[in-house]
Amino acid sequence: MHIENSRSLLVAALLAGCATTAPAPSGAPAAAAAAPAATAGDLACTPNGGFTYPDPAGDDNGPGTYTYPTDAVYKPGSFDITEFQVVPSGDTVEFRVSVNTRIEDPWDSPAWGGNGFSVQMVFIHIDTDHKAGSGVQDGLPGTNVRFKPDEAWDRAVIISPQGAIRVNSEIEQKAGQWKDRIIVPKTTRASGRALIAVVDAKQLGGMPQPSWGYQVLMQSNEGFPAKTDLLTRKVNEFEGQHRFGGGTDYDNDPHVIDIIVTPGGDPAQKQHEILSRYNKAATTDVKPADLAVVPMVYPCTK
Ligand SMILES: [Ca+2]
Ligand SMILES: [Ca+2]
Ligand SMILES: [Ca+2]
Repeated sequence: MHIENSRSLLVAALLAGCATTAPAPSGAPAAAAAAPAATAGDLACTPNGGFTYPDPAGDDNGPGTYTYPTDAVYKPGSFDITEFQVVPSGDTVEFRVSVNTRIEDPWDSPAWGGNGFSVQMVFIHIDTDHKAGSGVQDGLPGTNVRFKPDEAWDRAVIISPQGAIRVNSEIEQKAGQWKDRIIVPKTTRASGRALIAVVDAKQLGGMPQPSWGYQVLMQSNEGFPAKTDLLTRKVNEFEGQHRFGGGTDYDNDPHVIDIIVTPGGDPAQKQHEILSRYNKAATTDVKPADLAVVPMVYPCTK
């Protein structure tokens, strides 16, 4: 682990050193940058299975205790989901995850075949049948969360700044048993405050249905992940230059910074409660039952 940490720091430093200090391009759509955080009243479903789902600003702290890594590239708001959109169009589906700051590319992703951003990564887990025993209950490797039996995910979309070759190689090594369920988008990009992924509907098993459920797990792209982690950055007890803090030094705490929750009540408080429910006594040999259970959100079911 120390070796990996050192490598990670070294490479981050090298990448940071390569990045230019030129100002950010000014062509970003002003509307996107100026969009206010969504509120519960904004939930809107379209007949084709599309929707916009809000998440509050300021809950980018997992169970309420997580803190960002100390390096300046992890700008405040970088991991704070404010809105999740599914936009079906023709035979493709666009997934948009907005965060609470303009998305930048401090590690110069074109230099490593990347997608125009650096620090964020999102795993969208989708339940297409809402049937007990159908799908996968484990979150993608490195997230340390799981799902209820009747909310098990059937497809997952990875929004990573890493190029498709790297992401596919990681899937093969770390989640090979689910590779037919995991989708690397045909296009992944950032625009203003939004991370955007375009997926062929047939990879999802068809166009989105109003009955489908979603969970959006906000993570951070780690170019040198631990051997069981699918490009995810760890959360430790104390934050470090490239480590989140406020959790534990084991793999029992949820390694997710922000999630969406079901409608009703205080969404930040709900998230904090959900992500606090893990077995803190399980430090080695962590079992699935020790992990926090995250909800699927079914935005368009009545
Ligand atoms: Ca949020
Ligand atoms: Ca399912
Ligand atoms: Ca949230």
